[in-house]
Amino acid sequence: MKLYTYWRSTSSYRLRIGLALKGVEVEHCPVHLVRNGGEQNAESYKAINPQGRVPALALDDGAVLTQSPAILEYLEEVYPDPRLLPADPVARAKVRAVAAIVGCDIHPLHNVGPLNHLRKEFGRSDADVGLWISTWSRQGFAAIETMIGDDGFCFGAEPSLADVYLVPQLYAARRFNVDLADYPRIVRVERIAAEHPAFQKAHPSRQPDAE
Ligand SMILES: N[C@@H](CCC(=O)N[C@@H](CS)C(=O)NCC(=O)O)C(=O)O
Repeated sequence: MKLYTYWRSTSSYRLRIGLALKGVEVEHCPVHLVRNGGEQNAESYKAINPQGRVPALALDDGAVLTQSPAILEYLEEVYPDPRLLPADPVARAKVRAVAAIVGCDIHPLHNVGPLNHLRKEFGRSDADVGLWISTWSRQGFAAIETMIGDDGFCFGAEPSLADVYLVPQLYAARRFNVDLADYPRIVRVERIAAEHPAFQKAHPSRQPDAE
């Protein structure tokens, strides 16, 4: 399988964690999101993912999967062990809720396209953009802080889909200087994940295209 990825893309990072947790090896195909106006916008890449975004996962039979939530669900179905979603439907919904806060309510608001739009179309300064990122990140983290447990990963001793989403979002938060002092549970998850081999393997700094 081929993974189209960019080292510091949070949605690529979450997929790399899912793959590593499940022990699935893939060939990494870097797509540089900044160089040459963004390699994701090249026609050659749009032939792979018409949306012009990473990640994308090309299966060995040629099928291409896009959108990290869909790809992670695919991995959970095809490689069920270890499971990233609990068997109990209520517990499962709680894990998915944390993942959705990150994937739907935080990450899209600091993606490359919207930030460029704020700067170029609306003339916003770097300080304005920083405040924008911090506002929506902190709003989401404040909710997650109340939703996760008091020890271990988000929901216990083993990582779940919630951690797969949360840890890359924390990497982005650190990159954008978002203050995390109000979220001790979240910071604990970050600390524990840093010790876990799958999270280490997926870290942006360990990627072949890392700068
Ligand atoms: N909802 C999508 C988001 C994918 C996405 O927006 N990826 C970003 C990098 S994290 C990207 O490729 N951005 C390029 C662009 O907006 O031009 C997913 O989870 O896969």
